[in-house]
Amino acid sequence: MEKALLVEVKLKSDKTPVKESIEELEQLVTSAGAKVAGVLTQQKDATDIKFCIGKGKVEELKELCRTTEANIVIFNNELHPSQTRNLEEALGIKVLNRTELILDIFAQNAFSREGKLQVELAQNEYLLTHLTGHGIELSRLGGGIGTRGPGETQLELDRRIINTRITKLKKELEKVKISRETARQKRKSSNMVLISLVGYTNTGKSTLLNSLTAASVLTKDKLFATLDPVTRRLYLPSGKTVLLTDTVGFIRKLPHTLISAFRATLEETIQANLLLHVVDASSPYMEDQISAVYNVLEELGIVSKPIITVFNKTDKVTDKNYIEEMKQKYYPSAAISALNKEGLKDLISLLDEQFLSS
Ligand SMILES: Nc1nc2c(ncn2[C@@H]2O[C@H](COP(=O)(O)OP(=O)(O)OP(=O)(O)O)[C@@H](O)[C@H]2O)c(=O)[nH]1
Ligand SMILES: [Mg+2]
Repeated sequence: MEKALLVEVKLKSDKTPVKESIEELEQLVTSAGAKVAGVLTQQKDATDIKFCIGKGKVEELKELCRTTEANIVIFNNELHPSQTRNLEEALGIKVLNRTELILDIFAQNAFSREGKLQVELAQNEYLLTHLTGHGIELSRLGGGIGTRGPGETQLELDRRIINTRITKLKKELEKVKISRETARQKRKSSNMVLISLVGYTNTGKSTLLNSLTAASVLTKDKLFATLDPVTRRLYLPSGKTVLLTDTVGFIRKLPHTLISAFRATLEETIQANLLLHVVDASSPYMEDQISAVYNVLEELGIVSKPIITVFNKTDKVTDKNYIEEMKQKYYPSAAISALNKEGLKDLISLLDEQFLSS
C-alpha cells in the first residue's frame, strides 16, 4: 500500500479552512487505496514558481518523507508540470496533485465500458493540457507514451498521439451513447417523470436509491463509489410512477476535464424534471458542500431546475433544531436517514405534491 504525504499551500484568497480541505484530501487518499503518512501545510500569499511550496519547506518535506517512509507526495494544489518535475527531482519520489488523485479514484471505480472510456478521455485531456517541452509528464504518468525530452519533436509527437487517442475515445463514446439514447427516447415517449439524485460525494445518494426502490447499488464509505448511472422505477402513493436515477457525486474543484468527459453520464441529470439534492446533514462542512454542488449544477446549466433538498444521515445529528433551521432555509426539503429508512414517507409525499399539477 502506498504511503502518502499530503501537502497544501493555503492562499489567503482561498476561503476553505485548511482543516476542511486537508480532511477531504485524506478521504480522497484513502478512497484511492493509499495510507496517509503525514501532512504538511503552509500559508502563503502566492505559490512558489519553482516548487509551489517555499524552498525551506522543500527541505522540511524531504526530511518528512524520510522519517515517515512515504513513497508518494500528494499536493492539494494544482501543480504546473514543471513544479511537479522540480519537486520529484528534489525529493526523489513521485509527486501527484489533487486532479491526478481524483482521476485515479475514477479509474479504479470505472466498471462499465462507458465509464472506462470517459475516464480515459478525461486522463488524456488532462495530459494534453499538462504537456511541457520535456514530454516527461507522459512517461511519468505511465501509459508508455513518449519519454523524457528530446524537446519540441517529442512534444509534437506526444500531442499528436494524445489527440488521435482522444478522437478515437470520443468516437467510441458516441457509439455507446447511441444505445443509451435509444433507451432514453423510450423512457421519454412513455412520458414518465425523470428524477435525478445529485449531491456531494459520499452523502448517501446510492443508499437512498436502494431504500426507495429495490435497487442494489454498491454503497461505500468512500468518495466516488458510484460512477455509472443507475435508473429505477419509483411508485408514488398517487399512483404515478417516476424514474429515479443515481449518478456520480460531485466535489469542490471538480476537475473540468472530468465534468466534460462525464457529460454522457450526467445526461440523465441534465434531462431530469426534478433534482433530489442529497446532503450529508452530519457533516460539519455541509453548507460548503451544498455550494460546491450548486457550482457544478451551474456549470452543467441546470441550476434552475426544481430542486428538493434532502437532509440525509439525520440519525447522526443530535441537534434537531439545526435540521429544522436548514429545512426552512433550503425549502422545499426533507429530513431523512436513508440508512435507517426514516423520513422516507414524507419525502415521497413531497415528491407526489410536486407532480400533482403536472
Ligand atoms: N449514518 C448514516 N450513514 C449513511 C446514511 N446514508 C448513507 N450512509 C453511509 O454513507 C456512506 C456513503 O453512502 P453512499 O450511498 O455510497 O453515498 P453516495 O452519495 O452514493 O456516494 P458516492 O457514490 O461515492 O458519491 C456509506 O457508508 C453509507 O452506509 C444515513 O442515513 N445514515
Ligand atoms: Mg453512490
